[in-house]
Amino acid sequence: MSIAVCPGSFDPVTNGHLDVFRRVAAQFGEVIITVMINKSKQGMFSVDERIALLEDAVRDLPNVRVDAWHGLLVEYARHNAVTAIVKGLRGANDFDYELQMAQMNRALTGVDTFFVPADPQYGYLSSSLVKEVATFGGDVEGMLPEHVHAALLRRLAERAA
Ligand code: COD
Repeated sequence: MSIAVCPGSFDPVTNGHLDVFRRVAAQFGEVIITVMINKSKQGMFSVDERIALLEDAVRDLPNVRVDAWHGLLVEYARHNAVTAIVKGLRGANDFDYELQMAQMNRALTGVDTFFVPADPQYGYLSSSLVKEVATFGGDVEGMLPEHVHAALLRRLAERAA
């Protein structure tokens, strides 16, 4: 069976990520969304919170599950019989960064990376920009799944208290 992994920080998941997951789920037998843990980077949401938000977001996709991993993505791929890495591409900056990682990952394991072009309506979305806009009071509703938007507003309110 073809098994794809969609790795990322997902801090938090946006509608851009979700659009990629739906399109990948239509092409692969099984899809694993893997939260890559970076201990040197303090997120807005804990890894467990990100996983819970992701699980809620993909509840209607039966061939998609959520996981987490600390370390190299290629080791995760090896341990989980992953046949493809899938990444979303928003533009040239993503491409430059992702191409190098794709080539490194293929050199390390032979696992290829496939790219999904961002839907133009989500091409400007990133988790970090959404957090920055929301932190300064901007309206990010419609850029995130509803439950993620609610969680972000709650987190900002907790921080302000
Ligand atoms: N539309 C489409 N795709 C999008 C959008 C959008 N609006 N927003 C983000 N994406 C894509 C990104 O391009 C990326 O492919 C993916 O979604 C995840 O995005 P983020 O921002 O949540 O995650 P990143 O970019 O911080 O994740 C980087 C990784 C954690 C995947 C990477 O650093 C990694 O693989 N680290 C593991 C350690 C490792 O193996 N290092 C060696 C690499 S060669």
